[in-house]
Amino acid sequence: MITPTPTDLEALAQQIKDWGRDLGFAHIGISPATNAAHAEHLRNWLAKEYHGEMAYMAEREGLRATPDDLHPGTIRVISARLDYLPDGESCDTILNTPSKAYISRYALGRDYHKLIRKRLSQLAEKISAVAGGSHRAFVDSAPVLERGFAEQAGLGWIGKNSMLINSKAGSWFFLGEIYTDVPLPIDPPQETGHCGSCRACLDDCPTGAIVAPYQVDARRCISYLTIELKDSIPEDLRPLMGNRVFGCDDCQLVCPWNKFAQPTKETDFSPRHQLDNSELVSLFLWSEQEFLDNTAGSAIRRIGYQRWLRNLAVGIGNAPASTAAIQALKSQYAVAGDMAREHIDWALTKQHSAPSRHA
Ligand code: B12
Ligand code: SF4
Repeated sequence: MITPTPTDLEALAQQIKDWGRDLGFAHIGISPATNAAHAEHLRNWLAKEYHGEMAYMAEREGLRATPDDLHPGTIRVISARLDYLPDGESCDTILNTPSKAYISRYALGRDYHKLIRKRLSQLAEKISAVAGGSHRAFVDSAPVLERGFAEQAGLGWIGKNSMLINSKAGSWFFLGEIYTDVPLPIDPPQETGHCGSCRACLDDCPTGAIVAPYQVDARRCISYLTIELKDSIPEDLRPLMGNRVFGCDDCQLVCPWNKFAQPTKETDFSPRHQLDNSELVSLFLWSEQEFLDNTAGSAIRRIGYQRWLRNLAVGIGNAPASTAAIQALKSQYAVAGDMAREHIDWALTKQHSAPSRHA
């Protein structure tokens, strides 16, 4: 086992940041492996049942803020940021065209989980080669309070929409971490909240999911409703979802700090199959095989075909009436299961009572 001196560790921390940049990360920061303040926020959030059906959030609560329990020996968390905003059709254009499908920007290209984990593992191997130690890489799905650790490591501040925001880069980025037992020097939090009196995200959230500054009731969030929720979407929320069929970006689109966001350099995040500019009806008419083929390697595949039909049916129900929409809804009835059918029925009722787009 190599025992590095403080000078070695300073140099190593700088080296990690340089390696991180070479691997495509926009920012790397190092924090202690404790986060009592965020653990408390998480406890309050769970107590209010804002997590809805995401049982995994409650089951593994204790692990989220105590990295040592998840990966014994951890004393530092290395947080990394990877920008994902792709070039593509303007969000406003799609959101303002109710016959089109809005898919959140993070899901238009390749699934980020594997890409980030692979790069973090490469970074961990480099650290191991010079300093030894034990390391483990995480992204998103592990019980880790990612935004809390990233804030502590100086990657940004948590905004009223609960996104981690960076004053030079906005919030269109993913986070990932390496847990390590190497006693690296710590980066101080660099940014305190810059939201000021702005409440654009609270006011513009289509479903009123940001119930108070910093508090998202996931049960109302369109991202939860279209991605996490396995069952029926509550009927009162469906009209508020508009054409957002996979995730939602509104609280980032209205955030003034996102004028500083730069498009990603990752070609893997470029839109596939014109998902940034497609008609609801054409996506709804995909067969299950087309769904599987067209979403291979994408985060969208995780929801499966039936929830895909469910979400698109809600979008079509919210679109202006058209013969094509009604025919599409009827034609997919045969392949829809009970849950998706119930949404198709709802959409048909809405289509029959909506003003028509054209004769
Ligand atoms: C569960 C989850 C969701 C849920 C719940 C969202 C939520 N706000 O918790 C749902 C499905 C709704 C969701 C949606 C989205 N998510 Co999500 N999600 C997660 C996940 C897995 C856990 C988040 C969590 O711990 N929630 C628990 C609550 C308590 O945490 P929180 O809301 O973040 O609250 C923190 C702060 O607000 C603060 N806090 C709370 N109260 C208060 C009060 C005060 C006064 C203060 C100062 C602070 C404070 O402490 C809390 C704990 O750190 C993380 C990955 C991970 N492992 O961390 C990704 C993650 C947070 N999601 C991410 C993304 C990209 C999204 C979406 C943009 C996707 C989309 N386009 O549809 C939306 C954004 C919605 C939103 N405004 O949050 C990114 C965020 C990157 C960033 N820049 O912040 C993450 C980090 C995934 C990743 N690896 O990149 N998500
Ligand atoms: S992602 Fe959409 S629904 Fe969820 S909190 Fe943000 S604006 Fe509201």
